[in-house]
Amino acid sequence: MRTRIAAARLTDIADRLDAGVRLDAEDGVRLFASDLLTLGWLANRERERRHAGRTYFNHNIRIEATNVCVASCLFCSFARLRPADPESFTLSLEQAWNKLRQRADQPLTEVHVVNGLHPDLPFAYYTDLLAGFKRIRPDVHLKCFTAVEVAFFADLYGMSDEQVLRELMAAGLDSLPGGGAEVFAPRVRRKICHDKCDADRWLSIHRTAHTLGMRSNVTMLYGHIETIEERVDHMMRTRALQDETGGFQAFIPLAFHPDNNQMRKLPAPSASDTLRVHAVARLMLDNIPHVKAFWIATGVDVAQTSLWFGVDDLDGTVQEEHIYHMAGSTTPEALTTKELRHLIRVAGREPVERDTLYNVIPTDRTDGLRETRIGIPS
Ligand code: V47
Repeated sequence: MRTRIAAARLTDIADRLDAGVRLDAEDGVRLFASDLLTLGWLANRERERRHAGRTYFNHNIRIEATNVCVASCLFCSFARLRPADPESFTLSLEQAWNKLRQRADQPLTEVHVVNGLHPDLPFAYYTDLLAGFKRIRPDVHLKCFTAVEVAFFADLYGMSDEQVLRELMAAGLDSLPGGGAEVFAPRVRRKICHDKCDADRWLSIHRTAHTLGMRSNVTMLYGHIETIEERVDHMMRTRALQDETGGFQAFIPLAFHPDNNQMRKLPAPSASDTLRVHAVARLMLDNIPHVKAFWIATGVDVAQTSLWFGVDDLDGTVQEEHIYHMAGSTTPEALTTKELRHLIRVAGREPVERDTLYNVIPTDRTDGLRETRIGIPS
């Protein structure tokens, strides 16, 4: 391998990784331009140092309570600007709670909620939503509302970001998902999502969440108009906040899907670009424990391959995902834990079911109901 690393002109980077010396932004840019298999080998070595062959997944459900959204993100195929739009929806609290009630027989460990920015709902809708989920399933972890939603609530209801987080936590919020980060660079945000919270506020909300004792994730939407330097900048800003707080659990690159949105003329990122982004993330983000391939975004085959390119987590069963399927994802809408375990095993890795905070769920609890097929007809 030394010969291949030398041929790829990565000896200095490999040596620094060996010595535990941090890579800098210039290294990140070089890695993006380097030989894919050598990059993958280096990323895999870092992955195996942390997790050996273990590959994490969870038993989760996605609930999107409304797609009404006042923001005009060019990449979004999910949002509808007006509540009167025939394709818009806003679930009543009972309808949202029923999605959890209907799964009483599933040993779910997480509910992941992502919504549009609805201009007319009262704040109590969100606190009641959380409190109701907790009443129905006190054991289930609530990973809800992106930092963009938190900023929107603060502005709409006249509260500070911290007050919003405290009230949501009091109602049952357990952690924040990583959505809404897109690409932190102001140039990109101005072009693709100019009317939602900026990078500094996104990061500040996660800083506050970590200070209040919550964990969170961080995403990066790639494969549209961003440059390599802007991808690396996104990773560096993430790493800097993680140095301060240690509160991020996973970095999640999200592959841009071009169907039915205002950037539909752009091609989707290639499989090799997807492998590259995940691998560079593993090498640059030395302080973030997990790199996740969201299989709905990467596709199942590429997600399996990514397990040899730095990735140690595949998200979960998901169920009822709309954001990617409305943007052209052709993956199933759900996978069972049995299917997840199988696809990890055939990729040569060891499946480990976890909860949102990466506590391992013992395998003896994974028999029976856990394996029931859900969401898609068999
Ligand atoms: O912020 C929207 C992205 C995100 C498109 O924290 C798109 O565990 C690609 O954040 N093409 C929401 N991406 C989903 C999300 C997420 C997913 C999985 C796990 C976690 C976690 C968080 O979806 C948005 C945006 O970046 N998105 N439209 C699109 N057309």
